[in-house]
Amino acid sequence: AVCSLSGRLSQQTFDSPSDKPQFPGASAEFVDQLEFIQPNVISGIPVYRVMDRKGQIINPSEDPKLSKETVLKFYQKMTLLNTMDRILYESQRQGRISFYMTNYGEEGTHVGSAAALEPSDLVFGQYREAGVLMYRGFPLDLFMAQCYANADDLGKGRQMPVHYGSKELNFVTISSPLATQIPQAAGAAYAMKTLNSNRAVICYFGEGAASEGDAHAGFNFSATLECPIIFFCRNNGYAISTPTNEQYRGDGIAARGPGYGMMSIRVDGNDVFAVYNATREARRRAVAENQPFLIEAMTYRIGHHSTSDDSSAYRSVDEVNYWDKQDHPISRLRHYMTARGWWAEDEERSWRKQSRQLVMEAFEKAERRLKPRPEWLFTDVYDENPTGLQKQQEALQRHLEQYKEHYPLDLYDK
Ligand SMILES: Cc1ncc(C[n+]2csc(CCOP(=O)(O)OP(=O)(O)O)c2C)c(N)n1
Ligand SMILES: *[C@@H]1O[C@H](CO)[C@@H](O)[C@H](O)[C@H]1NC(C)=O
Ligand SMILES: *[C@@H]1O[C@H](CO)[C@@H](O)[C@H](O)[C@H]1NC(C)=O
Ligand SMILES: [Mg+2]
Repeated sequence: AVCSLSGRLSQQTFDSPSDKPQFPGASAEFVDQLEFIQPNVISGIPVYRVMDRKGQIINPSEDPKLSKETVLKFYQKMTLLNTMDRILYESQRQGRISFYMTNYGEEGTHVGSAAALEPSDLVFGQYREAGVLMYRGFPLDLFMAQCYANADDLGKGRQMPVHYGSKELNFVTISSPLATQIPQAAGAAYAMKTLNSNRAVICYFGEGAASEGDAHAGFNFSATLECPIIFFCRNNGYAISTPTNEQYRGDGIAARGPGYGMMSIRVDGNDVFAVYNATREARRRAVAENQPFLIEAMTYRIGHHSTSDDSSAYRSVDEVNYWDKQDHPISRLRHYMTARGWWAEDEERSWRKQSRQLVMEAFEKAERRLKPRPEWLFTDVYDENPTGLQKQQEALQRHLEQYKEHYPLDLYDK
């Protein structure tokens, strides 16, 4: 299912007078018929899947046959992410936090790919991959602390909500400017290769971010420098309000792989096993062969782009309902579990209750916690602050002392 194009051009030999093209830029044959290459020579790169929409395994040899314990873990992480999204989305609507982005509909791409990696593999995310971090063990308390920008936040409250990061879990902190993570990830993968570390890098991005020039630089450097990296594109149909049919004319993102000399595959992102299998194989080969892989996971963004967006302005309720009700990664996995007798109404009910409780406890704790010390605004960039920053810090201090009554300083850590 992996479509390949030999990216490595062999150096030609000049000893025999052959009638083959000798140009150094491509390995090819001469032809004497004028023919333009059709962009659709293969009519649509196929979508690899393991399960059908009802959770039935299509080809038993592709069944990853994961243990009951592992499958239940997948399901619990996917649904816990859902519950956390609901509570944090509501928190923003109620004015408790400033911003939020949900992951609805993309849970299968997160959990399937995260489970296929080694914990030491380095993750670069975009912003809609909270499930990857959750699968790695990031606790609810820290998700909440980040969104609430409280004193427990690892980033000390200096980032917008959903900009998580964890050094311990090898998850590089999210940054908002689109696609900046792509060349950074390529560089990190190059470092891993030179260190012979047996580690891979995975770099997540949306199909919209793939339009940035940085995507081009990252893909080409990874291919030419032969880096152990997995480019994981979540093609969820939209870049905010721009649908994919206005974003590009080629066959999605996977079709660009061969142009860079990269192994590429398109998978059903709502099939957690297909995502798992593809990522696992890509990870194994990326490290064994030092080469980049491109995975395009087809999925659908069920929620609004963010809390600053109202998607009813540019798409129909029927369209959203189709994905929510008929082709959802969580219900597909649940069908699979139910068919094996691993899960039934009782388990569902008690897990829903328990997961909601876990999220609510973390949420209440985060809300009660103090805000980070204002001085932390000025730390962690310079070893010793330059005089300009020192002056700003002193000015802030004077201002806060002079106008204390206007600031809720008792809510801040001392
Ligand atoms: C360089 C840059 N340009 C524009 C934006 C504004 N912006 C934020 S998210 C987004 C859409 C990205 O879409 P996609 O990559 O498909 O990810 P998705 O939101 O669908 O998960 C845009 C245009 C930005 N953050 N950075
Ligand atoms: C999917 O996983 C199963 C079990 O591990 C394996 O037999 C199969 O070859 C995998 N498919 C791919 C494409 O890796
Ligand atoms: C690809 O990367 C190589 C370095 O590895 C660089 O020399 C070349 O200019 C790049 N080409 C493109 C098309 O970006
Ligand atoms: Mg998108």
